[in-house]
Amino acid sequence: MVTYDFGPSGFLNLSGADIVVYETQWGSEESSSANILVSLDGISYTDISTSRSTSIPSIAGATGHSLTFARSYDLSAFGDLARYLRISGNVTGAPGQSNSGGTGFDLDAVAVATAIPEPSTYAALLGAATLGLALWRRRR
Ligand SMILES: [Ca+2]
Repeated sequence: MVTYDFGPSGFLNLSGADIVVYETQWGSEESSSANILVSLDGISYTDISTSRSTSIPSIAGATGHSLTFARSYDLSAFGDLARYLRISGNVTGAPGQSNSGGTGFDLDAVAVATAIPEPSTYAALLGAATLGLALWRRRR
């Protein structure tokens, strides 16, 4: 089991799928062996596994992962905002054999479509823009 904390700003429910869970490209696709849960407070979790879909939204920075082994999930099964994403797998193979005959879900990566930058990120972006403007001015 693994839990991701996306910070106080969390991630949002927009139109269509909002979360992509990538499985390691090995053996069969076994997303049905993983439960996807979300939470706002980190205490009470809601299972949104039934929103599983093979239509994968395009998410910047998520390239290089197999879409064949990816499944998307819709946050609308929970609400408009979540902070925590938990993946609870069900492995039936022997320990250490996930790459050589064990069965079950092998997590590769997760992505959310609508993570909101922290205020410090905005400050960094503004700083970069200001620096760019200063360089542009100096060149003229
Ligand atoms: Ca949605």
